[in-house]
Amino acid sequence: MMRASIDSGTAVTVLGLGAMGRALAVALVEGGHPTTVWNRSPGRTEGLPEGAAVAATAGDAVSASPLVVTCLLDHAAVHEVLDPVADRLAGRALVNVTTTTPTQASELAAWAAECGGDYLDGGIMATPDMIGNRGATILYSGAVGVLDDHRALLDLWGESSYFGPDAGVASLWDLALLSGMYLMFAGFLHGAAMVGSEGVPAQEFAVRATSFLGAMTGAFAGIADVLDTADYAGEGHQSLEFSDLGDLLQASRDQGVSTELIAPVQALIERQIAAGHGHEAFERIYEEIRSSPT
Ligand code: FVH
Repeated sequence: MMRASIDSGTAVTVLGLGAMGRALAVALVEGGHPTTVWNRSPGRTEGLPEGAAVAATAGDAVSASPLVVTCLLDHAAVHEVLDPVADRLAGRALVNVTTTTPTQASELAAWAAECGGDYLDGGIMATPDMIGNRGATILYSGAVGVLDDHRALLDLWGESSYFGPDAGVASLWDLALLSGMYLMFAGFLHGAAMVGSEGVPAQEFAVRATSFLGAMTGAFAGIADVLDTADYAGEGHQSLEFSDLGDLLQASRDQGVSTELIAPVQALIERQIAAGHGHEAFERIYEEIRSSPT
């Protein structure tokens, strides 16, 4: 059974006032929560909305609230800030929205437990300007009690989605989604370079790419069916042979554009064709991706 949220007016501390930490802190202040902030470099605290209390030290900031949010550069920075004040974490809830690997998130959960604190890991699927607006989603895993107790507060940032008690899982989802994003953006850059070689402005390419790539995302569910059933030989698929990227590679070379991004995909396709799967679906390269030892 869900516990009732007890966070109306809960005091909260935000450690780290980079672009994202600042956006989170602003949303909390505007949401009416007594908010204490701390940042390693003092300049970052300027211009915060009235009501944000600036702590002189990280230790003071942690002691100020039962709920502590870390939004720092990386896993190492979280330890650098929290290790010296570990004794103050006992009885507090730590929500870490710093990007970490799943292993790092699990390590932080175990470390927080040793300190006597509850740990909830968060993966922010948004840019700072999206915080508090529609479209921002935060993926959480770890101590569900922290989410249950503070859901209304956490929802001030965006939609909260919970992925279970293993603290590393939210991070796995976060990084998996970012993999898709970076590869899509890299693909966009490759295409922009191809038409750019003929003097087409990237803005012009962006208009077509937005429309085409947006429409292509409609294929995800069908692709996922193929992956989930491992039925690569079913009817109606696009075969590996048909998916050969030879023309794409040649056109890139002809235009003086690097093939470094596309060549690895072609290598996966060619290996599957060489293994006798040429008539099977393009999705079969998934078998190589998921079993790679690297
Ligand atoms: N910005 C974004 O769009 C993304 C969206 C998805 C999630 N990420 C992650 O959020 C973490 C913080 O990102 P950020 O955008 O706030 O990053 P910066 O603006 O670069 O600020 C970094 C803050 O971290 C502090 N910091 C760095 N190293 C240390 C350290 N060793 N000890 C103490 N603090 C440290 C830095 O402080 P300072 O340089 O001002 O003194 C900033 O407060 C991040 O994990 C993203 O992946 C954001």
